[in-house]
Amino acid sequence: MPTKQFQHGIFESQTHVLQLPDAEVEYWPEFYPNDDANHLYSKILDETQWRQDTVTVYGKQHLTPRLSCWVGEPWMDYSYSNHTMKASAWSATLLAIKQRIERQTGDAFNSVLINYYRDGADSNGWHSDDEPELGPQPVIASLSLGAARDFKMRHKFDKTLKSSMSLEHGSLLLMRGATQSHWQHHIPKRARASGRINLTFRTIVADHGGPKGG
Ligand SMILES: O=C(O)CCC(=O)C(=O)O
Ligand SMILES: [Mn+2]
Repeated sequence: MPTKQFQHGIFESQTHVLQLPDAEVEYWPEFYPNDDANHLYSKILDETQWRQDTVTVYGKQHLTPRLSCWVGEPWMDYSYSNHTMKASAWSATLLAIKQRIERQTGDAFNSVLINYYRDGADSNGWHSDDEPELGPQPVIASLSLGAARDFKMRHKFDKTLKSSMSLEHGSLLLMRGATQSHWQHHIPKRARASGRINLTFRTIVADHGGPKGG
């Protein structure tokens, strides 16, 4: 069976809805104008307490191929690939971004995972943002700053369904509904890319009924 490739390139309109089955994905290429996005990139790079986490995959410990920081309320711990992160406090910069995104999407977020891809050798492996703490239909708002990187998606059950698009400086990508339960995403390595910061705003459900990770 032929693979259905969805190539999402340059969009002419302000907002673009990706036509993917079992997914609700929307993209705003210029959510922040270029100058504002430049300013936010340097501010977040400076203000964030970056750490390189270890994850356990099949019983083996690995350093993640990027730096990150988890920001949220003091009661929040976030489990990710058998690893629990303690939440850092909100800065004025991050709160202002959160408010702007909430105005755009109509959703409320209470946490953000910040990733710093130092260069093209940094990456993010195939995964879904489907941890129990995020509830059954997570809403994920993803702001990209810095070097444009490819964002690949693949359907979990129909292997013929794939998508690829570039996440531009200042862009916002919104995923909701069945997206996390039916699709995985990743950021592949890329030769000669400069630095990139990505912020995924999320909602942690206090009473999610699942095990607390650790
Ligand atoms: O860097 C990105 O655009 C995606 C980040 C991501 O998928 C995650 O942090 O869960
Ligand atoms: Mn993700």
